Amino acid sequence: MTRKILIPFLLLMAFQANAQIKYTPSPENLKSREWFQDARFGLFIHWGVYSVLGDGEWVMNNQNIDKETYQKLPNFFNPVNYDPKEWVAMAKAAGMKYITITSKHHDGFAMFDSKLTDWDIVDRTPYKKDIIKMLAEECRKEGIKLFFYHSHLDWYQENYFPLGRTGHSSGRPEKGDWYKYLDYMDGQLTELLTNYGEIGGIWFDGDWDKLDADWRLEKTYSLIHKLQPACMVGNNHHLAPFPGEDFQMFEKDLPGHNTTGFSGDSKVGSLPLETCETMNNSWGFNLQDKRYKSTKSIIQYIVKAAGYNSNFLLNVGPMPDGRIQPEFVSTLKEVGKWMEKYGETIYGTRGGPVPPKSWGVTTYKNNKVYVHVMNAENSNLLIPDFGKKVKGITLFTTSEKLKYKQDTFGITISLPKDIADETDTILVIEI
Ligand code: FHN
Repeated sequence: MTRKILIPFLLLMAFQANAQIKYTPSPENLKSREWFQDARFGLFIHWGVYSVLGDGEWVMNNQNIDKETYQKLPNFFNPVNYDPKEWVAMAKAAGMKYITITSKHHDGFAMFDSKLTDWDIVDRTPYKKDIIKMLAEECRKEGIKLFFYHSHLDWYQENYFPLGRTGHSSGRPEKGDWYKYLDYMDGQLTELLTNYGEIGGIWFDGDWDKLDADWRLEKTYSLIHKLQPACMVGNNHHLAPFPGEDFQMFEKDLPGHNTTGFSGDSKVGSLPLETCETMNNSWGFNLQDKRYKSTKSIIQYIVKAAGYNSNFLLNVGPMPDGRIQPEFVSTLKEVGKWMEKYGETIYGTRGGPVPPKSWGVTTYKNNKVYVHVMNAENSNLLIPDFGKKVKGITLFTTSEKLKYKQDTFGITISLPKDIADETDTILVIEI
């Protein structure tokens, strides 16, 4: 091919490839995104047969447990105290609007009744019940949206081959049909999006295990949107969003930060945002992990996330008997009390108009800007100019009017005395 023909040909190919990956979200999907952003606070649940060992959800990999041995675990998983009513009531009382639960984690074990494998809760455990179905029904009754965390990575399936960076001790044979694995994954997603009613979203994780693999994401994402157009797709690939995704998530970090090393390549995009965090230091149940976060730090995380225009997804790892550990339950109760009082400054708001500062963050809704002071530095607070004329400033809790001065530098507010120890002092600027 001559240069003259080759260049237009390559341009045409590039154009076609782009046209293929162009994604236009449906009106239903756009509505879900608005709902999602208004919701601001959700419950993350990491639950699987690994909880029996009380050593987190990576135990199969971390303790080098081979597949044959790991298969004994479901025999001990009998969550007789599992009560979805209690879980959903707990989430609601904490002020959470949605639940994201692991339908399958990296051990490949389906927590739902899958017809595509017997490596699932109904076929392998003495409990024999589909906990996802039970939860879906309760969520529907209580007006809580349900999302599924679904792992791309699978330490159990033989077709997950070539192996990625993890799960090498599982003892799988040195062969497998990758595209059959992807068909299997799409098949399970079809089950999840067909048999469990309306699903808020799919939260993927684990493609970082095989960065150079053909994950066929486009096909999987279109399948999801075809089955349920309103269902939001998110992927914890730790990169900037790909076409077909509807929200962007961050792990253990606020958007744009990278204190944990997960978010190195994830530039903040324009999709709705979500950040997730643990209540101690583990996702799956960990018997020995007592690094419980305080109620204050959790509330401040919710507030900061909202100031960054992001949702906050807070994790619990239920125990193998189906209960959520009392330490988490009591903290969530306290968080709920705060949300009940101050939720107006979080739900339905968007981050800004002033970017996060060392003293705190701002959120806004209609003609109100909520100033969340979490770290008062002195008795006056200078808010940089954000281009609006201020009509008045009050303290959220008492509606007490505060003195302020607005000039070309911004707004200087006289803070009430003795707020140093408060979780969050909220000022309301009316514009
Ligand atoms: O490997 C997982 C981990 O187990 C957990 O599910 C978290 C949740 O964000 N994500 C992965 C690590 O990026």
